[in-house]
Amino acid sequence: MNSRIACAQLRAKIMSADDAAAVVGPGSTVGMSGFTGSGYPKAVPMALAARIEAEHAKGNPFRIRIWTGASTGPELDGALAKADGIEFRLPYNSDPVAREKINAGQMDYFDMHLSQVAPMAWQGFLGPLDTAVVEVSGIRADGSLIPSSSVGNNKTWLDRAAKVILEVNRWQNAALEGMHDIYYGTALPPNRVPIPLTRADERIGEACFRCDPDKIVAIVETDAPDRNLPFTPPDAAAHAIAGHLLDFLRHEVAKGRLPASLLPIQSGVGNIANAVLTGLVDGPFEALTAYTEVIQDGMLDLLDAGKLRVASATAFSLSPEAAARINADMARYRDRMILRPQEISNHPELIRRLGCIAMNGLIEADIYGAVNSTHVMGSRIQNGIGGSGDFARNAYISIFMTPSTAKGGKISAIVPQASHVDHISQDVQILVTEQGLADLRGLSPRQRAGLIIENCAHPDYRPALGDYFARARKESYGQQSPSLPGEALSWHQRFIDTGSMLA
Ligand code: 0RQ
Repeated sequence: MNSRIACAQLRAKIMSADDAAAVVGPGSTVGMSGFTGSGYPKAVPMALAARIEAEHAKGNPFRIRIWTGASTGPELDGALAKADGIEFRLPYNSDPVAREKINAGQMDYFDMHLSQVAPMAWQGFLGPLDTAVVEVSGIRADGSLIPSSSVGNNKTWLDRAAKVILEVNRWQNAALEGMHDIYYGTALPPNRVPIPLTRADERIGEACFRCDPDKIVAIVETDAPDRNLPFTPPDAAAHAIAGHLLDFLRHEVAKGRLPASLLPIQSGVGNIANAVLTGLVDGPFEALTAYTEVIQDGMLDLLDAGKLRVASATAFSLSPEAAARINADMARYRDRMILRPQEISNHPELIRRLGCIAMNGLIEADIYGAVNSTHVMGSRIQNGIGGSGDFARNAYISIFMTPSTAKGGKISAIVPQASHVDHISQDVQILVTEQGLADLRGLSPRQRAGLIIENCAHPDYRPALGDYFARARKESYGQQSPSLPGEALSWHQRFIDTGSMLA
């Protein structure tokens, strides 16, 4: 194990997870590593959850405030939420136990743009950060820290926290060293300067994190895998969506609006995103690049097929099979992958400059193209906005995709009015379902509505949407975006009352 901690001074700080967890007091704010289930600390949060449970059993209140990169794993969000140990959480969560607590009103959750977390922390808007708990894959002789399978906000947590706890995870591949690009050039206004990155494959920073060794109060050695979720093969709807999208991209190239190698792609995670990436493997586009948030299974296929030149992201989000594949050949993949801090992977300045093609999922879209990415029936959080807002607003082309129905057809993903809006219609250019694609660029709200109902809505809901729109065109208070406010959310109320949006 010594080979992973090459700094003698820091080796003296190795201790058990229980001893490290004792450093964190009730009410503290803790910045943890972790992004989409990779690179999160695995031992200290579990030890902390056990300690919190013990304190609760004695009648002592003990809750903490947690900041991360994005979603983590059951050993962190799951264990701490189960112990009722999280008072406040930012900026993204997909853990089912934490989700239930949030939706029951027992945990406060600040769902925010992922690019804005580090700047807001520096600006002082989020309050002080007491402790950082960060997983690394090793410590070099000079005390610099070799990042693990995600970068997230770790640079900022290490810089801002009063105390630092490190987990050195030997499960992480030692050959990760050299893959990361940690940019130290950010500053607060009025001293901010342009970020000197003009291509997805450029490196502008350092391979490791810097950290003041005097702040490091504990080092815990671990040997545990990331939360790599099994891969679900794309279903028929996902393949249909991917087909429509690839036709659209071919058409844009033919029209001269996109280069033959496209522009850097950003792709969300999940079934549909993977189907799109798989479709690109067999597609006509060569020398692709990705400037995105996470590297998922489909990206590896594209790299292996020689179609993808480079993938820049902030984290891995892989199935166990893909993680094994990458770990078996890390040195080769390392040259074509770059992991950066999330404020850089998701930076609006860079997304706009590079001209990313943003492709994200949604919960529902309305007939004018406003998108709800986060709240089921307008009030129940699913995950969070994640990076979708960073990319959608600043993309060269902003694409949102979804099956046209959810919950076995009982919910239409196309509704008269979105019950919550994450992406205003101006940030949504292309909407795709398995039914078809609506190109909304340059269209007025009324033109958008006609196209979305016709091309994207499920046939079971199309007549009712058409009827609503026709009546709104007659009776609406105004005709720029015709609407019937008393009826616009009645589909959601019907689902809440009857379990189906179908009349
Ligand atoms: O719920 O698991 O209980 O069945 O939402 O839906 O269809 O599996 O799709 O995994 O692509 O997730 C928007 C949530 C889509 C995701 C969202 C229910 C559905 C299911 C998941 P169950 P699917 P996906 C890029 C940028 C925001 C973050 C983002 C997301 C569950 O894409 O979190 O874009 N996006 N990040 O049944 C009720 C509806 C519903 C619905 C879906 N209309 N009503 N429930 N569901 N539509 C990358 C990263 O940030 C990492």
